[in-house]
Amino acid sequence: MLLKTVRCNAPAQGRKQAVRAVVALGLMVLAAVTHAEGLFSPMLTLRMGDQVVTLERERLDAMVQSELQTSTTLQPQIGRWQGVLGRDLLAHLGIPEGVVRPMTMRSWDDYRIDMTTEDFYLWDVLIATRLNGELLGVEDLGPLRVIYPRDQHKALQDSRFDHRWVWLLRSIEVTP
Ligand SMILES: Nc1nc2c(c(=O)[nH]1)N[C@H]1C(S)=C(S)[C@@H](COP(=O)(O)O)O[C@H]1N2
Ligand SMILES: [Mo]
Repeated sequence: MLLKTVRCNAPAQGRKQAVRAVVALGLMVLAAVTHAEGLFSPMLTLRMGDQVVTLERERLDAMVQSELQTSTTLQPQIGRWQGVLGRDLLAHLGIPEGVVRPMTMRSWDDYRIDMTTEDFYLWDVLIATRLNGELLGVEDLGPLRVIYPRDQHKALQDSRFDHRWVWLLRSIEVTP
């Protein structure tokens, strides 16, 4: 909470949040005038070299579902997040469990973060489709949102990880 207060007092943080609010608002209007689900299709693309796996909501919902209760830097109240584990998605690409490779996550608003697959093996990182039992809409920064178990692990309460909480997740690309 203290961290959050300090970060939010910085003017740059305020500007960044304003820009994000405008982007989110634009997407909400777009989602309202078009068919929201169709706008985010394929919902998630996994890529490794030539291998491409596209997952629509049906296939994501058919996977093993996990649940995680945590606050976020945007929402101080604890939410009940549900979705699929990042490591289960890596398994879809045939990556042997625990193998660390460079990885990039991208969003529908063209945000990108370069990281490695390690986080998904070290922690139960969730690709959330639901919050408190409701599907994530674009107003919740969905339909897919990356949620780290930040309340469970102090190590994750760090700005290094904040950047990896991709909202409006579109794709995960792993370097072969
Ligand atoms: N789609 C998308 N996801 C994003 C961003 C963004 O601009 N677009 N910003 C990132 C950054 S820089 C941070 S710090 C985290 C958390 O932002 P918050 O601290 O405002 O919650 O969201 C990340 N996820
Ligand atoms: Mo950030």
